[in-house]
Amino acid sequence: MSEFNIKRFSKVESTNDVGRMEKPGTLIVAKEQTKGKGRFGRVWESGKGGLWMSLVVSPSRPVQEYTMLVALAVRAALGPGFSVKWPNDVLYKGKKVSGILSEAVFSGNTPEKVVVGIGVNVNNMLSSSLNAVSLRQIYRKEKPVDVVMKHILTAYKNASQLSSSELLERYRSECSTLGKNIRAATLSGDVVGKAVDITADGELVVQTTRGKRILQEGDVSIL
Ligand code: BT5
Repeated sequence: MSEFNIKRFSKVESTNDVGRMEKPGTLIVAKEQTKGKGRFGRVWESGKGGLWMSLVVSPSRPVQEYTMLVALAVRAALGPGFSVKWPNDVLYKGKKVSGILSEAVFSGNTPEKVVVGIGVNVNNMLSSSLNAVSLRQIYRKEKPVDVVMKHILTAYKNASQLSSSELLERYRSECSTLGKNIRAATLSGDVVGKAVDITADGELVVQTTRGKRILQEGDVSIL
């Protein structure tokens, strides 16, 4: 079903942390995570019924491309109606159905492997405080988690064939953030303006009243 050596767990703290210890070519999947994490150490709700997995890859392309690549693959696997939000979300009608967390493991200055964590709300419960949605809520019925996983792995394989410039072009065309007036909450403060481009490194270019800003990270809301 895939070129990955799949290791399944019923419960782990975080599939990304398990993945860090594994060889490239391994795919870690868990039914439940007790310390699922998002960017900047945020909590990622990971109850039973969701798809929580991490791909361990040896970086054959620039590390920063993996989040873009996997976001496109997840969106393609979920189908029409879903959109990519910069940098690492897949949304359905503005609600988050999937989040991606890529972490590079370095040996000195060289990235030895990249662990790409993918969380998809399939049949799991979600706190009502989150702006989130599950596939079960969207389709009003349970979806087999393994089928969703298989579709993502196929889409990942296809997207992996793209060159860097093709990947960027596709990410630009599918990223729903582009062309919108936004507020990005970044680690160094808020940036307000129009999202005008994505750089080759996956950064968001925002046209503000005081010129262009290039953001490496941030939480975007549409104004
Ligand atoms: C992400 O972070 O969206 C990356 C999520 C990656 C999760 C996967 S699951 C497998 C692997 N193992 C891990 O430990 N992690 C990866 P970020 O953009 O920082 O978004 C985090 C925010 O999303 C939280 O602060 C909440 O507001 C919200 N959130 C938490 N759980 C959620 C869920 N299940 N669905 C949608 N939103 C959620």
